[in-house]
Amino acid sequence: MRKSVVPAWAGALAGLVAGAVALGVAQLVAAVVRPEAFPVVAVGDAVVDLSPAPVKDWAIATFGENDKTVLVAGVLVLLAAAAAGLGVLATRRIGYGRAGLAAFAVIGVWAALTRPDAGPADVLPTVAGLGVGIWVLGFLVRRAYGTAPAVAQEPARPGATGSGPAGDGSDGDGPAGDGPSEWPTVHGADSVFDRRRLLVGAAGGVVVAGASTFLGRAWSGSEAIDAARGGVTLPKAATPAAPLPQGVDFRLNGLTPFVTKNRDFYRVDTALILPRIDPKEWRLRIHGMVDRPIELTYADLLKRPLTEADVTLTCVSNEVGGDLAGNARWLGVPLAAVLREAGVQRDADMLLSTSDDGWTCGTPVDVVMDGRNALLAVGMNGEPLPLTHGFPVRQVVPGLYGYVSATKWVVDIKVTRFDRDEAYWTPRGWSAKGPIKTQSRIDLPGDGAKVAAGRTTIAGVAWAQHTGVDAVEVRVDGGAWQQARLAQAPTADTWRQWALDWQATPGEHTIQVRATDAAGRTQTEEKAPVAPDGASGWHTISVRVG
Ligand SMILES: Nc1nc2c(c(=O)[nH]1)N[C@H]1C(S)=C(S)[C@@H](COP(=O)(O)O)O[C@H]1N2
Ligand SMILES: [Mo]
Repeated sequence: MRKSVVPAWAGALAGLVAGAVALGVAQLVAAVVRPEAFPVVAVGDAVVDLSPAPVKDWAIATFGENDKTVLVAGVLVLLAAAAAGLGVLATRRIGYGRAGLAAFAVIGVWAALTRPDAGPADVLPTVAGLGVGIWVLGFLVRRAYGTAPAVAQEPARPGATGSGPAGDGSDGDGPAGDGPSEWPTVHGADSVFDRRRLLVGAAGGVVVAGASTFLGRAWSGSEAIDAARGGVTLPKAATPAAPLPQGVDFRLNGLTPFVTKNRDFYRVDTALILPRIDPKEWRLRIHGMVDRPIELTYADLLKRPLTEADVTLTCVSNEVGGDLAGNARWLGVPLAAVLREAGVQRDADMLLSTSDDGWTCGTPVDVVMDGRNALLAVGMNGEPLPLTHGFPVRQVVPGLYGYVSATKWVVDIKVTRFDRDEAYWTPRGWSAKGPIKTQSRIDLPGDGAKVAAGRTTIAGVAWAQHTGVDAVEVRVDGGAWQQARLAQAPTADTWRQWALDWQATPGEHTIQVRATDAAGRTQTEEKAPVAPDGASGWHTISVRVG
């Protein structure tokens, strides 16, 4: 075999990067198919299953709880060495590299298919990884072979390899360096080693490998947490909520239901990738201005007397008439009881709660301690919290916008003062305190709808959490306010449906709504934007009757 102009280290690098991309892609596909079908895991599992008992005993005795980690690390080291070697071979003849990758894929496919519970789809991660790995290897080897200038202007200076025109001019996979599919035979004596193009390509490969591994792990992790969530059995509430009165829901087509199903519940958070917390590992630390700092586990929480409460959450970013609000039956530990155990010091006025992913939230201590159902919630509508809504534990505080109360994936509560600490949204232009403003919304008819003339129903929801809604009025075309009939509400902490019959006459009409809370305060007409502390104004819609 001819000696290649591409040095061995460059071939090894190409092989390593191709191998890394192959594994990254395999991990990504495995996250979708089945995390156990990731070939490294499958091979590792197969090795564990196939190794004779004395070997297993030795491994456990030597590495203890880390035996799986050592095994996977061992598989990875072997694969890395093999990939580097295949890369060197591939710079001589690409077919050697392809064949070598395929041989490893055969082992991966075999391991994946022989796992218990394996299905045909389990070959996909390995096959996808192999396909992409072969392509990346060819791509990098091709980049390593720059084409020498057709007319050599000057002899290549030693040590200046890769700084020629091809290397300088083209970062991309431009036509100049793209040799035909077989090399180095074709490049022959014209070939030079193009270090720069190889390194740029390898850097791209490293990014792809890293990103796909990261995403793949993130997604497989959430499957594991889904399984952990499925294994949670929530205890019954010591203080259950009363069954919902019959009259909470008019059951009108198009009217927001009183209870929002978990899958329909609005979601607002800063998390690009959902925090995945194993409830066995979850801890809540309560510290700061307290006499006795506390650390709670999930099991500790479930052992405490639980309270059930219907609470309507609302987002400060909800426009007048918007739908960033939802109502659920929450199950959780009263936060005030936990804080009393910790002994909150007298001059503390803020709870700075932090989520697993570092988001922070500032809640007034007096609101949490005033007897309302402020919860460390574990359940939502009869299920453990969904991952998107804070599994395993979140805060719920009736009457405060979510950004100052409803920390999902909560792991830390620091008792502090508003003049000492700032939560996530405060320096970003939002008010440090955020009591929910009384609001009402028209769901029926929809804004801009065409309505048949005659009797029709105008209906919607209104909320004034922790005070309660006492009246809702509607007016058409700026006429007299008419009292809507109100559905029942189990407590002052939820929204309330309302409805009004209307004799619709042909033409364009404007419909407006306003609510009055149980303290007699009527919702203000004054318009305010959502920032800094919530929108205000009357929801106004237009309809065409014809
Ligand atoms: N960890 C975390 N919790 C968070 C947020 C966040 O960005 N991160 N957003 C808050 C905001 S602004 C709102 S309105 C509520 C929304 O809760 P939901 O997504 O369960 O409806 O969560 C709150 N809790
Ligand atoms: Mo929010």
